[in-house]
Amino acid sequence: MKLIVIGLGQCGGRIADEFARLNAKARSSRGLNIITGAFAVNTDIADLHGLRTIKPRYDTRILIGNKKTQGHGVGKINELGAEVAREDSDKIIETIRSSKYFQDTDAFLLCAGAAGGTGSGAISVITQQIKERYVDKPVYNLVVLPFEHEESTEDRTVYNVATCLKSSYLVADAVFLVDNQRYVMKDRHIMGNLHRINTVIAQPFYDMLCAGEEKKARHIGAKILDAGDIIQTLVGWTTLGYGRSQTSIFKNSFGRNLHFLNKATETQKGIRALDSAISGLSVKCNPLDSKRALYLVSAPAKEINVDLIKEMGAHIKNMAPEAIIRSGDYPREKGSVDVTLILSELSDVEKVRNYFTKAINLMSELKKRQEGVISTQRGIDITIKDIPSLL
Ligand SMILES: Nc1nc2c(ncn2[C@@H]2O[C@H](COP(=O)(O)OP(=O)(O)OP(=O)(O)O)[C@@H](O)[C@H]2O)c(=O)[nH]1
Ligand SMILES: [Mg+2]
Repeated sequence: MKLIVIGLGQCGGRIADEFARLNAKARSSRGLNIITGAFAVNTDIADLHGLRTIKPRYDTRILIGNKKTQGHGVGKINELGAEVAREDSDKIIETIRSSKYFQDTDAFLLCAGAAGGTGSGAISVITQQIKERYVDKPVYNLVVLPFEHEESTEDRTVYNVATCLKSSYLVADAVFLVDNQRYVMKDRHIMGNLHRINTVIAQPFYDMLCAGEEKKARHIGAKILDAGDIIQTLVGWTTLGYGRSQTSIFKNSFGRNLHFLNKATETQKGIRALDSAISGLSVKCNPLDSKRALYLVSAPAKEINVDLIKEMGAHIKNMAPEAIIRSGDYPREKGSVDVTLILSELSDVEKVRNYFTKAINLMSELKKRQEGVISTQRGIDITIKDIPSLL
């Protein structure tokens, strides 16, 4: 499957940059093209300069809203982010449409941080515009939820996240949820943390996108996972994860492989990789709430056996009994069993529900303040109004 990835705002731009690196890796180590274009769109010129892999050209790093923001961002006001995206949407879409591999694209993936201004406001607006023009291609959103500490320092955080999530959900074919807080490593500096999180975000897409693009017979599985399976799986709130378990060959004292033992251990390893994919899902959710699931097993060809695929399917069916489950296998040469897992059409995600509740409470408090039910004046403000002014 081939994607056009569009990163909006700083967070989105950095994730799109990560996808550009993923494509470079697919090309150099597998000879495959999985990203037909990676673009960064921002109101902030400095953020665009900070990218590493997306080519430093005006038609891949796209500056918008220059007249309104003078290239300095929208300062977390996501309504302004939405407004400038709407004004400059033709410029964005025309630039992307003229890119070299546009016609080969199966779907669009738009990425943004929900708590900021530019990406949070622009993602749903640009999604809507792309959907109107390209009705036959799915448009997915990847929305990053903020770290917990961001909520306590800024009321805007909750409001931006809630409005971004609702708007994305209304227009996108599916919304991948990624919770930054799930990936915090306390001993890392902030940029190291973000860089690692971005790598973890993009990683599950690697095998999933490559599997259906393979041309070499030795990498074509018994059941190929292609774009159709992925498109059929992705609906509404979605989470994804990736797990790995090293393989090893057991040999007896005469140097012969103990096949029966290998078979058992490979199945166990597959289940272990699956468990690790589940525990590393991009947002906390209850698999019982998912209506669609997909898993892809990548392992050395001789280690992918019927039992492995069957056991994994049974494991997922057990935890997500209502889900339609699709699967695929991807024979690779390296010595590990890797599992990519998607849970989609989630009917509930606690974190999303909490953002909506918190935003409703926040808005009713703001309304009360505006109506004077709650006094907003504190400290000096209370006394200053009775002092005569010389002006
Ligand atoms: N995972 C991840 N999160 C990021 C990254 N950069 C920023 N964020 C998160 O994204 C949110 C802020 O969004 P930004 O992308 O910085 O904001 P913006 O879209 O550029 O909007 P303005 O700067 O207000 O114009 C916060 O919740 C950050 O924690 C990143 O590289 N990776
Ligand atoms: Mg910014």
